[in-house]
Amino acid sequence: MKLYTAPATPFGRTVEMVAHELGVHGDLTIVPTVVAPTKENEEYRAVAPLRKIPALELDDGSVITDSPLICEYLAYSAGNTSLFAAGTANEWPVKAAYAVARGMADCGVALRYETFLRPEALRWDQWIADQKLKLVSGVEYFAARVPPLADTVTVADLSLAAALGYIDFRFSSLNWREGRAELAQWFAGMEGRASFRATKPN
Ligand SMILES: N[C@@H](CCC(=O)N[C@@H](CS)C(=O)NCC(=O)O)C(=O)O
Repeated sequence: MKLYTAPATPFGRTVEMVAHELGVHGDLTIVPTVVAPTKENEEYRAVAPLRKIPALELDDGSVITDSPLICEYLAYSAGNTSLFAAGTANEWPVKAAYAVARGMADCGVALRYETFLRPEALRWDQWIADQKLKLVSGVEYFAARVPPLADTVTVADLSLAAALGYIDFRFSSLNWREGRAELAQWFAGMEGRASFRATKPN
């Protein structure tokens, strides 16, 4: 299988962490892929019509886009859906937390595009402030319900770790740890996981 991704994407990172946790990362051929809004990449558009990373190309040539679907595919095809707590009472809480965590990544990436890619004269300060507010609101959400420090993790934990790692990587001035010692301690535990260390952006 080919995984089209890049080192800095929190969505691709979540997929790679999931693959590591499932023990199937070795089955992936990583295809480094450069994408950005307003930048055409015809070659990759032929693979993924919306030109977003990550995308997973299966050995039969079919392609799965959108990181949650890719994570689900990897879990189901590995025959291990415990990351999704599938079939347990925790399944929907995990999926709900995963949605918030990857929504934080959406805000982070949008903020990055607005503050880095968009021509300076076109930047919209209120929009930037609102994305920051949403990011911080996501951090608050998880600070109020810190996941247990456990040996077993869920896809929501991995996605949250990727989102917080992205904030550290791109927006460290947000100081998200301040006043949130418990969440910071949880994140420090996630930082120690092999899947997190193996996928650190550079
Ligand atoms: N919902 C998608 C979001 C993927 C996404 O937005 N990826 C960014 C990179 S982090 C991207 O491809 N941006 C290029 C673009 O929007 O044109 C997922 O979870 O995979």
